[in-house]
Amino acid sequence: MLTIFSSNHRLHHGSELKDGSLKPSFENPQRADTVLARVKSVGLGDVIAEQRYDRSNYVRAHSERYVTFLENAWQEWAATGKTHDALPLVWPVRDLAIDQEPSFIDGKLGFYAMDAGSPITSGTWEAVRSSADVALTGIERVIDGERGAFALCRPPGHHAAREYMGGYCFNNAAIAAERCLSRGAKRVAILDVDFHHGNGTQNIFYDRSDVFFASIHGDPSVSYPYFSGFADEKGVGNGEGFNANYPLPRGTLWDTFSVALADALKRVQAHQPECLVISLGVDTFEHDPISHFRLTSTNFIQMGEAIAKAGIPTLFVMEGGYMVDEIGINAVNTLQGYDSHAR
Ligand code: 7XA
Ligand code: ZN
Repeated sequence: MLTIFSSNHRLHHGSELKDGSLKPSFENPQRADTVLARVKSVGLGDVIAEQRYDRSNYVRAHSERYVTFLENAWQEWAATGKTHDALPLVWPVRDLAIDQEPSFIDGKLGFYAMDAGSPITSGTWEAVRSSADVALTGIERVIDGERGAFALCRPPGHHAAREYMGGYCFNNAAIAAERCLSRGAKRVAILDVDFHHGNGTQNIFYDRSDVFFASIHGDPSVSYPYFSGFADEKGVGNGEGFNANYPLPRGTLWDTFSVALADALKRVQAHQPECLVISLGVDTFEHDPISHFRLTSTNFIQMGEAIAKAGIPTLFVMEGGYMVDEIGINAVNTLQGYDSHAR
């Protein structure tokens, strides 16, 4: 399988507010480098660099003003004399002015964020746009006939909504799906197998019938992102019936996960998409430091096989999975499982 990778991901390495204090982000550069090392050591296939795409590709999934904010956030923050990572500290919840963009950077950070887990640093914009370009390069190859491709995106993206970041900044999977549609596809599906609900992807496509979205994840009553991912969220308006959530309890093993996966894939097939985008988080692994499922490395091979059996040209987009040695093994196991069954 072809892998697309950008070394620009290393430009983004920040801190997050976690457990009441500022800590180096779990989402760090070692993650992508570890996965890339595994891709190479098993000889998964060619590794190519991303192509450069223009801004019009980002504003299909995100709003104009959000993209403008991301482009300028670091400069605006640095202009106030601050040198540490930019993080929000105040949010427009419930009855506050939720749709009025502040003009000062401290306010903008809260306006465009759902949490304090998305640090903006001097290199963030370049890393984020390169990560989106990795996904765009991958979907182009799939549209042009590749059976499967792996967009080794970092920073990841499935918490980023149309107009806010959360955990991350750009929704690479959504940007790829939009590119697929703009290249002529009528229907696309996105299946999110990360431990955390893909709230950003759901937000972007919630009122649309051209993109079917399914997510299998930790029950949001006890897991991030807490406010999205419940089973009764099925889409609205034209999108009603085109969103499916499978919240599962802490401690979930493959026997339960695989039942949800089979059902989600059945619904993906029923949508008859020209392309499938997999939000591939491997933080469902039993030893992941921040998540609570118990999949084994072998289960990731089974996951790839199950996805391949759906018979749809597929782009895998890297999402979560944290610093355990197995992050590379588990991501690549999924891709090898897919390759072994893709026809
Ligand atoms: O898929 N998402 C993740 O793996 C990250 C979830 C936690 C985001 C940071 C919250 N402080
Ligand atoms: Zn995750």
